[in-house]
Amino acid sequence: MNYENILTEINEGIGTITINRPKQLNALNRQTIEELHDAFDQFDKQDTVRVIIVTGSGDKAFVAGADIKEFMNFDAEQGRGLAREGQALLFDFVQNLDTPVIAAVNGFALGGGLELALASHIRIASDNAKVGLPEVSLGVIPGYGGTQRLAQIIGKGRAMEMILTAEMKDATTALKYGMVTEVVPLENLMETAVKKAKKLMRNSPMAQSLAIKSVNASYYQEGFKEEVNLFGQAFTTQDFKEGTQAFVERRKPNFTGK
Ligand code: CO8
Repeated sequence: MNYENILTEINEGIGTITINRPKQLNALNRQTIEELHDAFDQFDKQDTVRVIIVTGSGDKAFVAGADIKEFMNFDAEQGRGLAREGQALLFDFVQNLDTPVIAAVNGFALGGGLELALASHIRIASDNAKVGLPEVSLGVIPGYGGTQRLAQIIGKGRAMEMILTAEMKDATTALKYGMVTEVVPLENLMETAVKKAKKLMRNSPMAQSLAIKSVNASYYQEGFKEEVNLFGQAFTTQDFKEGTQAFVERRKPNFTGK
């Protein structure tokens, strides 16, 4: 597969995937999700790749979310389809890979961007990182596993507060919440991720893949399916139309609750 929206490289056993749509702050459109699926799949199948690092291009964003402009005119069935397909191709797929995945979060990780980081096995952030699930400010809910994985990782109370306020948290707060395990200056982010990858490479890849499966075993829940249903339901509402329209018109939304 030829990639238009991502860059890949393999160096000393580390496969790096860089999401490369800097003008759109690396927002995940359908094509980018398909390319990411292919790249993760190819790396996972190669014995020479022992660890995968995923990051965003530029110094502003890891990923600023799913591509709002792509789904704003979807109906409920299309919304559900997009969420279901995206979860299968990317978010569940990454979570269940045999090869450990490190997310190097280099700026905004919002919506689908934070969800990609949450699906990764290890998260490291730069000090300028801003994380959040802003979907309710658009009249929709997280649809790529965020309502499930955020609560699993930082606990229900903090997850509920983040999701309902739609607020971004800075890197220090993300560290305090246990959402990331390390925060470093932006210029040291990739070298820190590589160092971590090299540490992982000292251990048995077979045992690591079993450990990933075992840790994940507690977290398969009906909640993921319910998220897809409720995500689709939001697409039938006036608030969703208003929220996404307000985003592209760069104004505050006027929600009516309908
Ligand atoms: N989708 C599409 N385009 C985007 C997105 C996005 N998520 N984020 C930024 N962009 C675009 C902007 O429209 C802008 O494009 P243009 O120059 O053509 O107008 C360009 O990127 C640069 O962005 P800004 O000018 O807004 O940059 P600022 O520095 O002013 O602001 C922010 C940065 C705060 C990150 C701001 O861009 C922002 O709020 N972005 C949206 C964040 C967001 O709401 N993300 C969540 C999206 S919803 C989601 O992820 C749902 C997940 C589940 C989906 C399941 C199936 C679809």
